[in-house]
Amino acid sequence: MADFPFTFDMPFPRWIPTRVDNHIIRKLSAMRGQYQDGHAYEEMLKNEDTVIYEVYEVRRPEIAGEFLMGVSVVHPGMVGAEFFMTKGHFHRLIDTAEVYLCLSGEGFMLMETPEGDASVNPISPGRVLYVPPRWAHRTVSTSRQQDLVFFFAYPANAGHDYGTIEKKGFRKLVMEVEGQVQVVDNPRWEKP
Ligand code: S6P
Ligand code: ZN
Repeated sequence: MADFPFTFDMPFPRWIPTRVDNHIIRKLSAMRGQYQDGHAYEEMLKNEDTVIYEVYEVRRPEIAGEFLMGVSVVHPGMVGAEFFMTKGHFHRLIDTAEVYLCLSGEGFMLMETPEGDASVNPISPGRVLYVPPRWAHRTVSTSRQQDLVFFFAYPANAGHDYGTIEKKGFRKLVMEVEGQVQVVDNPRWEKP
């Protein structure tokens, strides 16, 4: 039996979809090793296992031809001088792309390829960001008060490879330096 077309809404101002098949809550404890300041990370975790981001997924069968969609919400906050962010990943089927549409908040999308190309794009409401095949991607929330909220859609059979990023993180970090938001080199990636 063929699937029927369907609709859902993303009501302002929270944008949470009216259809949600899976709600992922990613806490600080799931991010060990990803923030540059390991001491600040452990101190913060002793106090509370803070929710860093949430994903509201609209699921479909994980087969070629289908799309997965949803809304991600990265909360405001910092670990040491580094802003809250998603784990970030390559797609397991690395030749699959993804589309993001920022709905509220502000931040950056960090992207890079296995070949060493890197790209950092500011995102703010109304901005669409295209992640081409082969580019790992991580979102970083830089607002002091507001959640960074975005809609995403990607091939349902893409899968996720988190392990590659877990080894050294992304090539760039988003930090507060002297009161300013700055994109800096990740010291875990040695210079060529
Ligand atoms: C999936 C897509 C998003 C992220 C989500 C959380 O391909 O890029 O749904 O899964 O923003 O990020 P992460 O890195 O924890 O999956
Ligand atoms: Zn993705």
